[in-house]
Amino acid sequence: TKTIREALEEVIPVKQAQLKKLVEHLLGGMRGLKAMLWEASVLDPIEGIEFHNKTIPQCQQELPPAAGGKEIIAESMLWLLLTGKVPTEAEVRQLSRELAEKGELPEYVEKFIDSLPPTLHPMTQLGMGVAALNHESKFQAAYESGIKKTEYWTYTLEDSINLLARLPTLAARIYRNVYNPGQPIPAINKDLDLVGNYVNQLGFGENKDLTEYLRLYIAIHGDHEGGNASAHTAHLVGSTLSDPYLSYAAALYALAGPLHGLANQEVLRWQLNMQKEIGGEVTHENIKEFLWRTLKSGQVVPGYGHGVLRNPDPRFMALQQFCDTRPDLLADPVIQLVKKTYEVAPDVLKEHGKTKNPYPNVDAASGCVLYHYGLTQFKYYTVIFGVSRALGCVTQLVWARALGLPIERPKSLSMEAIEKLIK
Ligand code: FCX
Repeated sequence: TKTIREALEEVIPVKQAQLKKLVEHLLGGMRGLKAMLWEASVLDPIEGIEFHNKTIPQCQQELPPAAGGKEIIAESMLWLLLTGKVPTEAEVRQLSRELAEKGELPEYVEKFIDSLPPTLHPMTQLGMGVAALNHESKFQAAYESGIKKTEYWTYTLEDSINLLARLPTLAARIYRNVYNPGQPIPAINKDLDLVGNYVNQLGFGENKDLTEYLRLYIAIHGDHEGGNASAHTAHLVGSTLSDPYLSYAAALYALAGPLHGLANQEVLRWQLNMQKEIGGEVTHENIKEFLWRTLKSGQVVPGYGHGVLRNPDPRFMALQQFCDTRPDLLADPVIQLVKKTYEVAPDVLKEHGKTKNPYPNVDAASGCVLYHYGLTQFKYYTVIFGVSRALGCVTQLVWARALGLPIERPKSLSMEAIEKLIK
């Protein structure tokens, strides 16, 4: 009698051989497959992301910043994503106030998060906290009471606003618990924007440059059309009429993968290793050698490549531009290393010849500025991405319910079925 392991050991080589034969007919990760409606943004392989047809520089020009600030804020971006319109300053201030008023965490969530071991990855904690917030779901309660389909979107919007309001408070509490246990968390300031409050609660409120950086960071990470793993996950789970909390908790666990959002944590670890190995004098030549060592050991170069983009990511460029206007950032060795890596990595990746896009994505740049300003715990970086990506995911959930989009259910095929199709 065979064990289940022995039975599998027999089947796997057969399937592997079958796959090899079929490989050119399989859809590698559904790349390029047009299968989803997503209104808020469209990703062009060359031009990069456009939010309702507006590029990042256009958004920087047109969207109202925080009082006394220059960068785009989360509220302006959310308004644009949801409505397709540029909000007035008064509309943005009103939205900031609404979010601030709804930002407190329920006590049971605070207790739950405080009970988690501080060694549990911050992204795991974030997803758990968001899922627990579904206890509060207005959509779920209304669904149970028997609402009409046409009313779904209003309850989805209410949950979405509550989720967006609480995400930074939750994320800041996780930061406090993991890295500064026992430290008090400042109360939410009702006159401040969402990210202003988030930075305050992280304990960096005095640093106006970091606040502005995170405003820009969170606005431009907000949406990247629908096919990326986190956005697609939120959409898929939401299509079952799971409420926004559960849908977004699922999305966070897609974001937590190293080929997706976790890459920003990986980039900094990798760049710091590079710095350590290279030592004092950083030249293009020794960066190239380090890149080749990474590639030859079978690892990916984190922060490079993309499923859709075929040019440097305009989000990367926007974050680089932020550095270019500040002498303290330009003088930072890690930021200089990121810049220098960008000067050589595309040619190395072209020569390596595997990746379809040898250029940097946003994750190549996002962590080094945080590191410079003292937010040095890079295991936390994807949580910041997670605070941001909710903007696009909840926008889609509201529109999916408003448009009555159906449950997602694509067709899968076995290898035999595919063989029959291509014969
Ligand atoms: N370094 C080394 N090899 C790379 C590479 C990189 N940065 N990017 C792609 N490749 C390899 C792939 O691993 C694949 O190899 P294989 O044929 O042996 O499987 C081959 O090149 C073709 O892949 P490609 O079609 O170009 O890329 P995919 O669409 O499959 O994957 C990601 C896209 C982003 C996952 C890929 O480029 C990657 O792994 N990059 C590094 C991780 C990263 O930065 N992720 C963040 C992406 C993004 F911005 C985000 O979601 O946050």
